[in-house]
Amino acid sequence: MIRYFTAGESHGPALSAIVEGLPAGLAIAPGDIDDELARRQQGYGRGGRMKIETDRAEVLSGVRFGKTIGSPVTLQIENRDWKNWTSKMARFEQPEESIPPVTVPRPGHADLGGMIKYGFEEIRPVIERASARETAARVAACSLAKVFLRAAGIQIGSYVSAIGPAGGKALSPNLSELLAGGAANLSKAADGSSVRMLEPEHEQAAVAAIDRAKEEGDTLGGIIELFITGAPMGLGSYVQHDRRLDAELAAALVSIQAVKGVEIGPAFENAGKPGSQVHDELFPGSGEPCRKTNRAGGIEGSMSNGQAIHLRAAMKPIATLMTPLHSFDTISMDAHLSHIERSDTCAVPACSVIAEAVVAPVVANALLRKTGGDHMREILERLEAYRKEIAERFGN
Ligand code: EPS
Repeated sequence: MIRYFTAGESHGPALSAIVEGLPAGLAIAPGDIDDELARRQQGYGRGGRMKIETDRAEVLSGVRFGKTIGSPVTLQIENRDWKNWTSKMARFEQPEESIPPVTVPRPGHADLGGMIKYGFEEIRPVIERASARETAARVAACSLAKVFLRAAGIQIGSYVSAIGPAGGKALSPNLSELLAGGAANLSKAADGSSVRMLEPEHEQAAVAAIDRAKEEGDTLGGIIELFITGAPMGLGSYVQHDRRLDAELAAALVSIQAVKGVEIGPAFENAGKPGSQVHDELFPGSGEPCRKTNRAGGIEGSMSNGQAIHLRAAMKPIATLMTPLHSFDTISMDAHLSHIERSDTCAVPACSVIAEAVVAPVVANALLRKTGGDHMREILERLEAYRKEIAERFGN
């Protein structure tokens, strides 16, 4: 099973990740990680920080001659901004008293709960680790699982369907065409937009909404559509809560900073309809059972059903506002406008790339539970045998 941990503060020297459980023999190129890091840095609406950073991962262990060797992979990403923060983020070099404390928590952020929970007198240590800068390490770690899935014929892609008032919940009319060649095509199309939207009129409206929000010192959230194609029927399980694919995917998405809602297919729309208008009817087909609709979002009984898996994630607007909200000073207890910290106006496009990343280990682990195996050859042989068994069963 693939597990990973990340470490690092937003303005510390570096972010790092340890990825454990990757099978041996997986071919990895530096671009597999760095291209995903570069995609995560894109998106209209980011603040000044992205002009400072050029994220690249150094691989410190677990890869030899371009292939995994089954041992933990250690990744490290330098924070270029560190040089501007050596005082505020000193490890040993100067006393805490030399830096003015940050004592006004931002509503909607981890600030208040974090300082109470960990017993801090100020919020700086909370800001640093709660920051979505951490997702750079996650994207690097999860990119390895994405490579593993690609080798197994499983692709992940995403786009942004709404940013603030722009766009909406309706799926893009070009979606089936884009997904026909695999979900990576969808991502490629979304990569061409400054906000990862597929319709030019949505992109224009989103850019205008971001400009407006920035002028007003406000922030915007949005909706991400995520698709996984090529997963065979039967990944995940109904037999135990912790093997339910939908539950694991939802948990992975909600673990992204500021993601507050997840839908499997059009779940909320389905909730208002009778079953006869929701369930995807089955028709005997040549090769595999055929459905004319995908209102289940590719998951039935918490298992993949062979159709494209569709997940939708809602990101709330970022909690750091340049026009601050009401708060209070945790030392004097006086009312005070909330702390202003450099931040982004909108990070929904980045969140879309992060969403692709975090679901990869979930799907990879569901696949590894099905096939077992410690090296790529045996895993791919077993997967091929399983795919063949399904095809033969349905007369192909
Ligand atoms: C973030 C605040 C901003 C963002 C950061 C997330 O950082 P800074 O305070 O340095 O301007 O840029 O995102 C990243 C650094 C990143 O790599 O995505 C926050 O508070 O979550």
